Amino acid sequence: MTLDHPTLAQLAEHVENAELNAHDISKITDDYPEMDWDDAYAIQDLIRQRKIARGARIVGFKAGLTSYAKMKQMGVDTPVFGFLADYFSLPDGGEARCAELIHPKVEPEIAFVLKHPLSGPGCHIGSVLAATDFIVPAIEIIDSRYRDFKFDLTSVIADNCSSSRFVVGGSMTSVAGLDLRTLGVVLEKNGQVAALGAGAAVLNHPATAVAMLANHLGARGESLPAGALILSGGITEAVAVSPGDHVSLRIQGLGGVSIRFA
Ligand code: OOG
Ligand code: MG
Repeated sequence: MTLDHPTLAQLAEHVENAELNAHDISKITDDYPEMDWDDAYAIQDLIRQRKIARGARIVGFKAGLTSYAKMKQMGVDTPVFGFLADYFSLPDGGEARCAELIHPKVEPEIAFVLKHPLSGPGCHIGSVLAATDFIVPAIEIIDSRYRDFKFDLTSVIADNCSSSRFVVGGSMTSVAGLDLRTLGVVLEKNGQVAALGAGAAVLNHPATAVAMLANHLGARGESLPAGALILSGGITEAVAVSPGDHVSLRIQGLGGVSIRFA
């Protein structure tokens, strides 16, 4: 930790305002090159508290940069974690308004819904599968607040890992008897295949990302509550979208989900 509380609070307000007003900012490590991941997660926590104070509910959490495709695309090398607020959620088949966003991209993900709480340390694939109620296909809409979507890990953590919107499909699938690693993933934009993948792209098994998230929260004295929705991370590179685009995702055995951009 290198920054004092007033600086952390001022940076939280600065980054959150960029999200709320849909304008880009330069990455905060340009002005605070000495800041570390503890500072960055402290800023993210302050943004979460600002939203809760305004009446938002936290409905889940996410892991990001959990696939090599994503790490390579963004030039970074380790997973990061963020939270999901109620207003990030959009209905399947509904509309995302580009006017509320800066430069949105979409990612195909497997979302977990928990029936039991999960607390680290010591969570592993087995604990995650045992605590999972069901999984659903999800399109995450990420929208870095940083200019040209360019950042380092410290800046992106402070920006709640580019979290912006998400859409989940409506059919619940049990993980029992399912090999999540071999599930095929097809992301289409305007009726054309835009990205292809399989579950194993995420850390060889998407439940590993959820275990890492629970262990990360455990180290900070927090846990994943029952009922939480967890995005396990983009399986392919993220795909840029513009007004008029229609995006749909199909995951083998899990059904589909879609969103339009207005
Ligand atoms: C960071 C968020 C990455 C994922 O699923 O990998 C993410 C970013 O690329 O802007 O959500
Ligand atoms: Mg994501």
